[in-house]
Amino acid sequence: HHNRAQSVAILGAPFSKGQKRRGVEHGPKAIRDAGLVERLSNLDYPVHDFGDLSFPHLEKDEHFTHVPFPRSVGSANQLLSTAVNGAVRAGHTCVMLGGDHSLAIGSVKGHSQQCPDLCLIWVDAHADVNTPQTSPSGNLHGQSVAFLLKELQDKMPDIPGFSWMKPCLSATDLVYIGLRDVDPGEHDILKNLGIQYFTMRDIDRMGIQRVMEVALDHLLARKQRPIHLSFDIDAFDPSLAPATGTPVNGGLTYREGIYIAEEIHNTGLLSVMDLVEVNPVLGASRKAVEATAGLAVDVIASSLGQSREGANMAYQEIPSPK
Ligand code: EXY
Ligand code: MN
Ligand code: MN
Ligand code: MN
Repeated sequence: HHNRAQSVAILGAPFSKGQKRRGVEHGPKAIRDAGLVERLSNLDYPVHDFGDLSFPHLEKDEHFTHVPFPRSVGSANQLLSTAVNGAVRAGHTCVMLGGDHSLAIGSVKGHSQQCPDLCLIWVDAHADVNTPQTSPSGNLHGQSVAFLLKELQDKMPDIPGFSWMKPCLSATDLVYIGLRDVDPGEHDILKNLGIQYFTMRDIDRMGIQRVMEVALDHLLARKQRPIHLSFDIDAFDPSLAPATGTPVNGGLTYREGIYIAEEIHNTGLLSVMDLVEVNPVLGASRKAVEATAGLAVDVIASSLGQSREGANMAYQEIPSPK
């Protein structure tokens, strides 16, 4: 069996200022309430829930051009990067619960400080690779990847709150899965930088099995290296994950999403994962919120080795009747 005898660290990041809607800061609580820790304790490693980070409230945080809350997003991510760095240094596989997807800036950055050769799998309806100038909304949760890529360094202005942040990834270290809402400037960036991406149309054409084979081969064929999985719950179809801020029709099925997670687990290389954009305030009902948060728990558990085949716990011997 392939579970590493490693511990899991859970870090809650109740933060929402990478976008303008309220509620996504309650994502960590919703995911815990859906039974995360109990589900992970059914797998065969120790789970340490480090609770929620507390992010300082900044009184004055003026827009930078049309980008809202730049200093709040910058300082929250600086704090998160330190926490993820520490959890990885301590030997944990780290699970970061968002919060909005701007948090991937700090999560990937902190991870890269321990694992400079990491690769990034971004599962999302969106590419989140706008620069402030290509961004239609200004929202920083749609710009996370632009902060991370070395190739975009000279396209990024000096945004207040981000002087600590230096890009740590190359375009070849990244693969997208699930795209179906990409802005014109983002499409240009994907093409110009030659980034490997699989849209929902690619999944329709190739099937999820082949998509994962090509994606993992692209990242790992030359050498085995730590994986950062950044999973935006809006990658799923809105019928499965309604409680999220930017739903887009035509998303992943339940089985496609779980298959992605299982294949990543089976590499044995998952080092940090983000589960972001669960917004319990946007669910139309309690049931809708519980379905979305339960799906988040399923993705996390599958990424950490929960298997549809069974055999999640060691079973010593078939009992004989006395
Ligand atoms: N591309 C749009 C923008 O930049 O505003 C929408 C981004 C949504 C981001 C969500 C978290 O993935
Ligand atoms: Mn996203
Ligand atoms: Mn998204
Ligand atoms: Mn396993």
